[in-house]
Amino acid sequence: MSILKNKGYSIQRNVFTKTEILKFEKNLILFISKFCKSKHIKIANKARSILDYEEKEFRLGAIKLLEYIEIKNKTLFYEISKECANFHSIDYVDQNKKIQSVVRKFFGKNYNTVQRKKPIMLFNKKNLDRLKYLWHQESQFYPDHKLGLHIWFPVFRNVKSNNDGGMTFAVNGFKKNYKFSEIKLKNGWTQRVPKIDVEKKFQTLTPEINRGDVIFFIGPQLHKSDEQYNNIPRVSFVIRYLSDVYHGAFKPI
Ligand SMILES: O=C(O)CCC(=O)C(=O)O
Repeated sequence: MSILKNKGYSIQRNVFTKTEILKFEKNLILFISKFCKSKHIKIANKARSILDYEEKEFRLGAIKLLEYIEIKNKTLFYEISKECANFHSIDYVDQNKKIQSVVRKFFGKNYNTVQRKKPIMLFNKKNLDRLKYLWHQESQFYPDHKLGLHIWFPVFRNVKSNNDGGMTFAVNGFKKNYKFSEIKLKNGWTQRVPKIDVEKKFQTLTPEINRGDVIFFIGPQLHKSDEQYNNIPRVSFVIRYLSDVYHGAFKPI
């Protein structure tokens, strides 16, 4: 809690065991195969077949599958990114003891009013700007909720700090909410870009993050997708916990 209050974000290592994260990844691909059955049988079958691969091949195969879907059918891909929250494994994330402990401590007496927003899957790839997040603050997407805690974790592969393409934070960039411009992209995320030169105003940092690790960050923390340098795309999940009770620690919007 105090790290989050003083730093805006915090990294927790090994929140999920390797077995747990692999189970999550397998259930995601199983979900995609079922979700696509009535929409795109070739993709459904492809997804089903990689489930039988050995672990390393499975993880690479999963990334390649998502890359294939994104190229072949952008609408279906965007639907999957938003709908994959409906697979049961997401509940294990909420129920994870380490996550619960951080969420409980962060919200304190507001814990009982916490709402979890629909998680989304994020896919980042070289030269794919539509699915990349520019600088933003989650607090500007949820102005009715005065307190927010967001968790982000990679699946299928680890993400290095440099020359890879993780998530970038503005150091100490969580102390106020900035006015923003809104940009809407077809089959892509709506952007709410602060009207400041973030990189001039703040130092930036892209943490190294492995499968099983989780980054927690608070609503006003400025963040974005790093430039993608890796030829292998990066897949991650974000889950948002919000409470509408003013916390006092941050200025109301
Ligand atoms: O995964 C990323 O690159 C950025 C994620 C993000 O900014 C968000 O979920 O708010």
